[in-house]
Amino acid sequence: MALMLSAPLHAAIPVYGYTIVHRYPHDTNAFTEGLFYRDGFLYESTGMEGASSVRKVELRSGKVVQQTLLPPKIFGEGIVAWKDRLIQLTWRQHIGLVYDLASLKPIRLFRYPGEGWALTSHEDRLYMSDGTPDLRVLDANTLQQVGTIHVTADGKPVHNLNELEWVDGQLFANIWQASRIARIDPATGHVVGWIELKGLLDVSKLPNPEDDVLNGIAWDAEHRRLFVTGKCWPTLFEIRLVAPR
Ligand code: DDQ
Ligand code: CA
Repeated sequence: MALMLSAPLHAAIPVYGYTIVHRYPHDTNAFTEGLFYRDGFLYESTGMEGASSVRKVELRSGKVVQQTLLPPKIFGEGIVAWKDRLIQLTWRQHIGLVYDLASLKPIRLFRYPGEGWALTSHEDRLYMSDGTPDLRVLDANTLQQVGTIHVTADGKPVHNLNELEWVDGQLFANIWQASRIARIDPATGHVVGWIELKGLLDVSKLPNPEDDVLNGIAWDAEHRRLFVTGKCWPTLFEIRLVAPR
């Protein structure tokens, strides 16, 4: 067979679509910055100075069943559960908070350099985004950085990595102010798929279309349910991914 000199160096990154499985109510005052699912409930972190919180939410009703409010100058960001704790980042305060997961009572603070955007976990590692193409890998016990994942798509760095979720061996990351989620191979940092969620919600109809963007991914590993929402969105969606043909 003749050598195909015109063959592309990289195969195109597959773009996944979605179907909607369920719609659930979502608090339109929740400027969603962190989201995960655990034992039948969603846990959500909300941002904005004076409106930041960490809360436990009933999936079916969207009702807040438990919450802790943050001090007025603190901007809440990513959250993750680790054993019986919940860990939360702040945007530009360089402070993380450790809570008791059951009571949502704060236990202690820790510090980190740079911005804090999102958190997720796998085994004893936490993965943290800060808006740059470099995800930080933290030791979940010490909260110290032990590595970095440089995220690229077709060899180019991917900026504005925001809300994260570990799903079946991949890191899913919302791209801030875009309608896409990147599927990242944690071993290489390569984006191995995109999920295009344009059309899920007409963001232009929200009060602040530039800020009220897609952000929030939660995975119920046991029932294999994928949830997505956005900042101040009226709806949280359970979606199923559709592979490109
Ligand atoms: N982050 O999600 C990208 C980490 C932070 C977004 C902060 C957006 C602030 C908007 C402020 C608007 C004031 C009306
Ligand atoms: Ca998440």
